[in-house]
Amino acid sequence: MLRQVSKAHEYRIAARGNDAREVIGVAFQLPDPRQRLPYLAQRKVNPVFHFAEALWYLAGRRDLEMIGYYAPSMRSSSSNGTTLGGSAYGYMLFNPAEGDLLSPFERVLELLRSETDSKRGYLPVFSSRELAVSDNPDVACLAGLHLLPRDGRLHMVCNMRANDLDCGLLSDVFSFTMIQEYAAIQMGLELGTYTHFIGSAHICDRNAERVVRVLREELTRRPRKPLHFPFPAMPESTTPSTIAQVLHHEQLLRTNQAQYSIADIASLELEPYWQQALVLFEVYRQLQHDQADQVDAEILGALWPGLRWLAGHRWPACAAALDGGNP
Ligand code: 5HM
Repeated sequence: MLRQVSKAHEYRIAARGNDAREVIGVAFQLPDPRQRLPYLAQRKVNPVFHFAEALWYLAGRRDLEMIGYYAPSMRSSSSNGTTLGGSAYGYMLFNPAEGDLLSPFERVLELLRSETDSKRGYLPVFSSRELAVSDNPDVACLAGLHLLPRDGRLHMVCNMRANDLDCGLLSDVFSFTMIQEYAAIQMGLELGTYTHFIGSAHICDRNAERVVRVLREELTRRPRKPLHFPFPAMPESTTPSTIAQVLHHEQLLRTNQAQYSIADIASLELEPYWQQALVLFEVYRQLQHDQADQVDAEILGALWPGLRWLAGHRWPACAAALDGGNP
């Protein structure tokens, strides 16, 4: 898909000042949506932001205070400096809709529990009302998520009106598959496939060279085994209160009211899986608040190998800790 848009695009577009190459109507399916992270030296994804965004969605939030700390560029999408609009997908999904006591997410799960092969488990996100706001800086790119329980597995189909293949796609796939896995747990089902449909699939010109480097990296790696670190399963005990508990500690770290050692994190009543999120947030606290040249090696060493690999490729202060401080 990346190759198709990069090399054989159909259109050149310049919507809202973003020059891009575009292909209309593309899709892919992930048979194992847990393997949601790419390990590419040329496209250094930010695992801290990915976890933060997924948790921000799952908690139904729209505040800029939290997400802007992990992604300062999102500040420009806020029209009032305190909240996000269309891209706060969790706010739409996990809060009761007007006139309802249940959130759309709870409504869909309730329906699917009683009619297991239903086709109605759709969670709309994009609303045409967003277009009524002139110069709206933040119109939802996600049209909706469709949950389909079949044969004991929960499949999900995602519909995007638009996706930036070099940026938005990476975080969208991470967060949406986390929502899918969370939904599967709430329903007591196994994780099914994840299908992603895109209306406008594009690569912005400002990222075009990086995409070429990614494609080259992928080609040179192909004869060998691709880098792969298995991503563990979300614990079956995960509930809304787990998410709230993780975010309580996230806030303490984000505001530098707490500094956690590995022993501190291990002593919390959280599954090791969710402790990993706090290890990431502590790494980020050291980068942001301590401006560390080298993050604590013990903290970094506690990360799953894949997350450690990503952190080491993303931040020099993590690479320095992995090298043991040797230049
Ligand atoms: O002009 P427009 O509203 O379509 O610009 C939004 C840009 O952000 C598009 O390039 C879209 O593909 C990208 N985007 C994304 O890929 C935005 C969001 C946030 O809603 C997202 N994925 N989740």
